[in-house]
Amino acid sequence: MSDAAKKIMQRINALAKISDEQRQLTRTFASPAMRRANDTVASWMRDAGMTTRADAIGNLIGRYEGTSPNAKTLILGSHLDTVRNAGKFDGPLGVILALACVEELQRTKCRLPFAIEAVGFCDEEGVRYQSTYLGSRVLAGCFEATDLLRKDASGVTMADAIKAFGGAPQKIPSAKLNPKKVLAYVEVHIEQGPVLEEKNLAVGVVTTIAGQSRIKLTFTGKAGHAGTTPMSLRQDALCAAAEFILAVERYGKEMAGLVATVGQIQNTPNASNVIPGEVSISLDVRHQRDAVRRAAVKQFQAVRNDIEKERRVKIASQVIQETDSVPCSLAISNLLQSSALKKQRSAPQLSSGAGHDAAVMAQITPVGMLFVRCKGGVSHHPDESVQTSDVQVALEVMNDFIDSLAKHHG
Ligand code: HGY
Ligand code: MN
Ligand code: MN
Repeated sequence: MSDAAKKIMQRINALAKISDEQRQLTRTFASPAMRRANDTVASWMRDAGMTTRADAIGNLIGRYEGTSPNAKTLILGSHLDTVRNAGKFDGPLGVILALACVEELQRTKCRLPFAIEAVGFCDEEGVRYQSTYLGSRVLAGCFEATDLLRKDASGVTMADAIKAFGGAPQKIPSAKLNPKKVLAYVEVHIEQGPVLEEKNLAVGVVTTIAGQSRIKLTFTGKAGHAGTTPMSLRQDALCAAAEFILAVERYGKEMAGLVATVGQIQNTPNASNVIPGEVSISLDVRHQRDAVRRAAVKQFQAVRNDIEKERRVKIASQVIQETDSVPCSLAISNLLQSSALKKQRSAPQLSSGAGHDAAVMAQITPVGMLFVRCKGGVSHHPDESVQTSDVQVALEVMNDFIDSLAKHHG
């Protein structure tokens, strides 16, 4: 086992202790834990001979110069924010492994015909403000200024959170990258699925990143006394939501390749002796083919209309965000594939059901992704785990990929 792979695991373990919550790993956008995580990773970046900066929204960016100051930049990285009660690899693996690639260049005193930037994106999961990819949207120049008005659970606007974190909302538009200066974006990420484990392989190359629709639905019925309101006279918002949720699950099970999830629910007034008056839920719909995903969203709207009529409740829906399926760059993927084939007998091509910052970065530059096996495909859960030997394979593949890219661009 190489020291470099062991060091990656040690650093991922150190980051896993930096949390906004006592007993579980939760690190959300612009939070105190995010500040500590950025400072920790920035110090590691500087030790690796990189200059570091935080951009207007709080992305952490480490830079390792190439042979010429106006060379293009290869961007590597992933996100440093997590879901609630997260595993320790989703995001940080890609950031720390990118850093390890630069450390290898520093160790061998190697300068490339391009610069390398290692990025720790500030918000891929969207936990705090329900809008994902905040960091990569800024770099790709597609950040929605209206998002600055979003409020978190304690009523703090995104603009205020950014300012409190040391960012500058007014400078976000000028933080976007110049696509002409970017060579490519490559992200190493855990697979969050079962394929590599089934094939008993350490790494695989991503072909497409599934499109996703994130929708908020609010069911408004009529709160009332649980003891005195006859069942036939009720407009129970929670029962309406429950009927909708089961209809979503049924449709998802019938439509191959579709995943549809209601992950969040708020019930008001949420008292045991009060008929629920208002319920809001999140709906997350994904498929590799955008037409199938859109047809599913349409179908759910029809279900919503039927339930509105039957149960005499109002159901409002708001699209929080929609991203289409994104193909990875063939050229980059082929290079990743040939590097992977030097390390393992085959290099499977996998589609990603999970979203990634690469899906946004693809708007300004060719992207590639390398998946790393994770135990049982478990993710978004503290049981997330990765073998050090697989991290070593991923590191060697990435070092070889960078070397091949340099030869192409030499
Ligand atoms: O939800 C996702 O696909 C990713 O983890 N943000
Ligand atoms: Mn992720
Ligand atoms: Mn995730």
